[in-house]
Amino acid sequence: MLTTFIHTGDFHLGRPFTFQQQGNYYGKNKRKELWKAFDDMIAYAKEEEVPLVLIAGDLFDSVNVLTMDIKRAAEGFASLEKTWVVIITGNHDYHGDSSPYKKVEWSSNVHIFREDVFRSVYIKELNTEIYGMSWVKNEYRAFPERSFNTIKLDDTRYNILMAHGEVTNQSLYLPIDLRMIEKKGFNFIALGHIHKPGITPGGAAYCGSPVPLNFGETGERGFLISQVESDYENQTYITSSGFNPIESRKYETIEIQIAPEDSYNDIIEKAINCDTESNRRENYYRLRFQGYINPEIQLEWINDDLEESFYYVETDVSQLEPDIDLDLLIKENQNNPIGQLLVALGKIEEPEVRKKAIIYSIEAMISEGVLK
Ligand SMILES: [Mn+2]
Repeated sequence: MLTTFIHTGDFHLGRPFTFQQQGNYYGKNKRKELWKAFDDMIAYAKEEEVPLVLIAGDLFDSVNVLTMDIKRAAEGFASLEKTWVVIITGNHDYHGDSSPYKKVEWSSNVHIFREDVFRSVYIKELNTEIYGMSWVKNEYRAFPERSFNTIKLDDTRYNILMAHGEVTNQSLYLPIDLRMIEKKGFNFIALGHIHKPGITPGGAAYCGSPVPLNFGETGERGFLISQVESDYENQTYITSSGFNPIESRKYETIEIQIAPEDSYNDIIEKAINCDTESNRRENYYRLRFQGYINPEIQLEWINDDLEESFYYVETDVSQLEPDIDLDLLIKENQNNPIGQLLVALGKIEEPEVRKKAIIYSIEAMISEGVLK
């Protein structure tokens, strides 16, 4: 006898995405991608007849998501005729007065934990008892230890724990002492909240966000598929977890080194060479220019010039320095108004403003022929 289950969560369904580059187009595509990942997970559960799906919080992005989105998720779960779905809520979709979970009917195969103390649900045909705690407000500075300590596991059953929080000492987002909860002897600890998937040898896991949600979320994404098995010989249980990737557009932050001798065309070429064409047509790119740039070159319009070569691109020039020896320029011009102007500009406190002011002034002086 064994129990197999999908562990997922942190879908953030209904999130309104914003992108620096033009309009609503990217947000719309991102929204579709999120729903596709949800539908893929449902389809996988159906095809493989996975008997149990655990949703470890933040299924929805907020308590204000559209009712149609909540219904859409509920319909997905209702279509799983051979699967139990067990849900806890997280900091984003907490079960308070305006809880999304109160707004629609959920099918009888769905169990939602609705309290912020530990409760359990026993699924007899799977011989599996699932313990879970939901968020009913948007901040927890402490783990509900007292409630946790009252848990008494029945070791003739498979026992699974669900929680949404951070494995750390101090947090506003439910600090979790992993060593303390591991001692209890659960066969699996299904965590949510941290968007990077990760599995510990002790059978505790963060499922991660099935689709990356921003430039901070890199690496492979998907859901976990886990098993708990009886080891009759040693009278114990064996837990194993695997990762089922979901295809989605990746977020790539790429650093591009600029040298003073690079022309504008050289810079465009360096940017385009950052990745293969097929990747550029697929993923989201943030290009971070670094190094020293000829002060004659302005990158104000570089995004427009790169747009055609990428599905999505944004550029960050804040780490780029103009190739100017300011001290030398001041020295060379110490007896004229140019030198006095440069000294004054050099005293501007805000570094970004100082940099821009110096570049623009020098550029103007060069084009007027005042400075060579
Ligand atoms: Mn969360």
